[in-house]
Amino acid sequence: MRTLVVIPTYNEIDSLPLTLEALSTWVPEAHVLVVDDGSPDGTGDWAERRAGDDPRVNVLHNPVKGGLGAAYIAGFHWALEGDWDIICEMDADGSHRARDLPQLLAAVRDGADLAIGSRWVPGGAVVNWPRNRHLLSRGANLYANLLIGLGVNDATAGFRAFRRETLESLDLDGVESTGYCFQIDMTRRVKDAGLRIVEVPVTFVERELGESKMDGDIINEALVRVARWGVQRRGRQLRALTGR
Ligand SMILES: Nc1nc2c(ncn2[C@@H]2O[C@H](COP(=O)(O)OP(=O)(O)O)[C@@H](O)[C@H]2O)c(=O)[nH]1
Ligand SMILES: [Mg+2]
Repeated sequence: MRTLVVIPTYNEIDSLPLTLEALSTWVPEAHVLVVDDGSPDGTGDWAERRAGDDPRVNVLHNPVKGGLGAAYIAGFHWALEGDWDIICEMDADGSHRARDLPQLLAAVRDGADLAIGSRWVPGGAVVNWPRNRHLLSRGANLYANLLIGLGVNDATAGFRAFRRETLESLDLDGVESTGYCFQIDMTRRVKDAGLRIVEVPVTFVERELGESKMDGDIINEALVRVARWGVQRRGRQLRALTGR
């Protein structure tokens, strides 16, 4: 199956070369789309040169930093214009191991509409995370499951493989989440569409190079949006109960 890995980047000049190297070792058949938001450190220029040397590498440039969600939506639109069968999400910073990707692809080949590389299922692991990141990730999943009942252990994970038809069936332009709650938003949409989500255990390794882009605005956006989806869900449940 033709596979495209979409990699959003903002200032990943040290990590991106290693990530592309690992991908060509572990999943040599995969093509790559780097979506760069005008990184001041030259990541986009580096990717452009690499694309000139390697026909499997492609680059999209967003003129301004628009957040992870906006980068992925642009990447998915690009992907759907081509003939990829499986479209993946992967971080540039080495946290998602290319060696785990074949298991995600296998899950889609075996029938999953979305395969999530999960840290919080048996066999999954996190390496080198500070305590506050553990708490944030576990807390975010607990919060999301309480409010919107996703039934997924790692709804914020950003290592994923979508069956092409899954993305085709979603209203991508309706996705407003710009930060990391984009991942929760996509999970919610896939679930609401009645599609099959499978969690595959992966080992997440905290980055050794560059800096995290996680910040308070990203956390706030997630808190507010998940609360709003929770209220909407309760409204739908009530209307179903009362028949209105
Ligand atoms: N294009 C783009 N990529 C982003 C943006 N924010 C984060 N990323 C990328 O998304 C991935 C995950 O970000 P990271 O900072 O490692 O998040 P963390 O792992 O949660 O600390 C990395 O590849 C980042 O370069 C953004 O605004 N635009
Ligand atoms: Mg990271």
